[in-house]
Amino acid sequence: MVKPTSSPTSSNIKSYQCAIALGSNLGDSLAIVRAALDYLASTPEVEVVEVSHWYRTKPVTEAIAGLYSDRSTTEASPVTQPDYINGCALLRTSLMPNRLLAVLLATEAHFGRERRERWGARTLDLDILLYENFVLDTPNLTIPHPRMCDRAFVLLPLAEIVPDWIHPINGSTIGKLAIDPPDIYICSPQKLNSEDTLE
Ligand code: A4P
Ligand code: MG
Repeated sequence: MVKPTSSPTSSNIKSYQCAIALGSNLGDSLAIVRAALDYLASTPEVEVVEVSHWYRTKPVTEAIAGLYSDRSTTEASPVTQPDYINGCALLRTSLMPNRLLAVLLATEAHFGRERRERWGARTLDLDILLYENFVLDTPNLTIPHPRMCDRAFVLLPLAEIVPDWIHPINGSTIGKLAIDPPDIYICSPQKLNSEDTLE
């Protein structure tokens, strides 16, 4: 069950804790993910509470993912995508999950996101990872994000900001899940310093 808590800014409006993942591997990715957070923070119903470091990561494609799990793959294709910039943020929001997803999709569109292929290169990807202790499985929205526990590019930054958050399905803390993610040797996350650029 979702437990509402009071927002520090507007005590009459219920707000909820939510963790999101950000990713980009097209354009000036570091500038894009930073600007996306500013854009989200300008939404009245969204407060950006905490942001992880940014990580440079190798792309995990369906073909590669098939090497470390038993999920079926489509056609094996060579990795042709640029490296990603990945990070996570903790939000407080009065928006229900489907309304928050609409805001995230609009933000992706604002930053030029085009969808051509599954797991294709993108200017901006915004995923809802966790929303309070909510479990939701609908055609348009699954919470917790169904692949978050497989992914070093999600778990490492997420563990920086919410190490004690308990995953509502498997009961593990994010800190524990981040100790040895299955794809860590594939995506090789490199933590960037705050002053780093991609040049
Ligand atoms: N959707 C369902 N649940 C959610 C959720 N929890 N959060 C639906 C956000 N969206 C959710 O999204 C397709 C639809 O998923 C949305 O319209 C929404 O209704 P999408 O962003 O077009 O799909 P995608 O991101 O291409 O596919 P998918 O399977 O969601 O991919 P992931 O899991 O996001 O992974 N490698 C590195 N190194 N770094 C990355 O960031 N990202 C991916 C994509 C692959 N490899 C990567 C990275
Ligand atoms: Mg996505």
